[in-house]
Amino acid sequence: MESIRLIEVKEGILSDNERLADELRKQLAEKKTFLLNLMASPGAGKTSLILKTIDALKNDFRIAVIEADIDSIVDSEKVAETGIPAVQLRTGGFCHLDASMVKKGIDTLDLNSFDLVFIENVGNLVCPAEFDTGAVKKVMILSVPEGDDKPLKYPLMFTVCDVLIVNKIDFLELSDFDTQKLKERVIALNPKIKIIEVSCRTGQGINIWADWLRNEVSAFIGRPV
Ligand SMILES: Nc1nc2c(ncn2[C@@H]2O[C@H](COP(=O)(O)OP(=O)(O)O)[C@@H](O)[C@H]2O)c(=O)[nH]1
Ligand SMILES: [Mg+2]
Repeated sequence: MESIRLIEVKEGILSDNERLADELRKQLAEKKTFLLNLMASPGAGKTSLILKTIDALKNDFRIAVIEADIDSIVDSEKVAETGIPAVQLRTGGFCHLDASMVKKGIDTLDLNSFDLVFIENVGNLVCPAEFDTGAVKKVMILSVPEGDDKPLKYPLMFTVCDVLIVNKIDFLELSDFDTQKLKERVIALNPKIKIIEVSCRTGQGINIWADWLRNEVSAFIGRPV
């Protein structure tokens, strides 16, 4: 047994990532660029929410989007159609973004020209929760068709996020999704989390989300809007 050495590489990688993430956060704070890490399952509505938010905030802030995908550019094409700069990171199989990958995306942007940068993380409720990307705020989406039991199955994601967007509330009537039960489960994991119910289809609730984000970015960059 003594000839076998067990090395905890995950811990090493994570602590290195945390250092890089802190450096990136500092660089972004100096440039007054607010980085938001948006996480969710595939299909929950990440791209849809980004497009709605661009619509709501494009006159207030200079916005860019960093898109992550295992192997496609479809989301960045949708963002680019709005005239907002989009950077596509191809993770080539990785199920999450870490700080070094985000830095590669950030380094392609002139930070003097942007107030708000979205990261659309890889669609997944597990791995992205473990990696600090250097973002100021972490936001997750859970969509109604995914079910109200997800905090029980993927507790870390709900624990690390500042905001939970419950999307696709236009599906509520067709589903047995229990919003009250969901909120109890989420608050048990993370009493400070802010929960906002929206539909990217009908636009319901988007103004509440956009108001929250406008206040956060405005305070961060020190400019009233
Ligand atoms: N009914 C309904 N469909 C939505 C809503 N938000 C997104 N979708 C649809 O869900 C699908 C996946 O959305 P998308 O934004 O691409 O999800 P992503 O994979 O998380 O980026 C698309 O067909 C969207 O039009 C919503 O609030 N209600
Ligand atoms: Mg997407």
